[in-house]
Amino acid sequence: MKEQQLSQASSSCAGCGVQLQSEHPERAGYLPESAMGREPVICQRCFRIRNYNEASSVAVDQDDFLKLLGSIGSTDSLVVHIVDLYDFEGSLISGLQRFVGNNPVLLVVNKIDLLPKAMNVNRLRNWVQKQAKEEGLRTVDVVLCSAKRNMGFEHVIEALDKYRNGRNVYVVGATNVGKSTLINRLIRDYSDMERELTTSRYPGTTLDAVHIPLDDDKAIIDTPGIVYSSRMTEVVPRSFLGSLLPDKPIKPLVYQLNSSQTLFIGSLVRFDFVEGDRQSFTFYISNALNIHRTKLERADELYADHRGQLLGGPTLEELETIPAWTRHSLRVKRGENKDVFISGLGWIQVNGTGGALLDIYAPKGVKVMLRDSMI
Ligand SMILES: Nc1nc2c(ncn2[C@@H]2O[C@H](COP(=O)(O)OP(=O)(O)OP(=O)(O)O)[C@@H](O)[C@H]2O)c(=O)[nH]1
Ligand SMILES: [Mg+2]
Repeated sequence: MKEQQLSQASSSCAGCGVQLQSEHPERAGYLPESAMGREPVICQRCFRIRNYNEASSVAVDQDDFLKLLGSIGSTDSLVVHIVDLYDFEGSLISGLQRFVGNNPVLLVVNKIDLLPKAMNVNRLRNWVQKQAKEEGLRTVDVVLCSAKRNMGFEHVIEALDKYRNGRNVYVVGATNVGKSTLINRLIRDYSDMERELTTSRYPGTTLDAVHIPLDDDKAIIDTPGIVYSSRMTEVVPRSFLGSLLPDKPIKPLVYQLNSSQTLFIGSLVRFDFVEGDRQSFTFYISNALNIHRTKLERADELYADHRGQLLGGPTLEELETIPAWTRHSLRVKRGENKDVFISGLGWIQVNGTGGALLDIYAPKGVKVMLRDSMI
């Protein structure tokens, strides 16, 4: 009986929620028999992520994730939808309402620490509210924070207190937006529990629901992130994510361009200023990426000769695994303030004083669009 209780209590990983097993080392949830009784029980993959920063990837069934999301609709709970401010349109769950039924949704916009220091948070909040509304998301409130650097977290706590009303809290979002990091902060700063969820810089860390008990018999529930193949972060190999994802506040880079000039963002994206008066473009992308300027007429040849090398990463070998480019032609009208948003990469602010016709080349499937300027 005792043995059965133990195996039940420890049948899922305390770090990522995966079902534990000790038969197939190559499969998810593996835990050697010898490590079974140890507390907290975490699977070998979580152990390796935590101790060696490993980029271990596990193929998980998206249908299972969506089923889990869908089951929230039949509960009475508060849904906390976390999005990554740096990949706002890329990490917003479109049609979330369909999944969560009548449950209230609190929108938490995470990673605000990545924006340049002198940001006006109120303006930003208005921008978020407007964008969320345009995407058809109904929210009870919008909160901006950084779970990692502890900014704005008091607002997260206030909102949870206000909207939870003795219910369970489901934390949902796309992969890598910081769901587990945010729950860890709650555990660390607002409880005496000795628990830690596994987090990592690579998308797809949490594999199944993980229940963290609250003091009133209810729980806060971490969930696996939804994989959107329209995000650059899901398209590039893991070896390139270190360059793609900023981990410090972004230093915007301003380029004064004449028409018929091209900028390469590493070997990943090509930005052609096809038509328009001379004007400035501000790049909000990871500062680890290389930007190279050339004439439009030289761009094809330069890319053919120097991709994966002089132009900067991804390497030729990494490029092999990335879909070929498609072109997006975008027009910013005179006087409009727009961002060219490239999901998972960042954005380029166009201050359309003179209007601009732009051609953006990005890996096929990656979301590229114009939006109202965030900043
Ligand atoms: N700069 C910054 N990074 C953050 C913040 N919150 C989380 N991160 C980082 O984002 C990465 C992903 O964090 P996780 O907590 O694992 O994200 P998740 O949403 O649980 O991801 P999945 O389990 O894959 O769905 C990690 O490298 C975190 O350190 C934040 O507020 N600011
Ligand atoms: Mg997680």
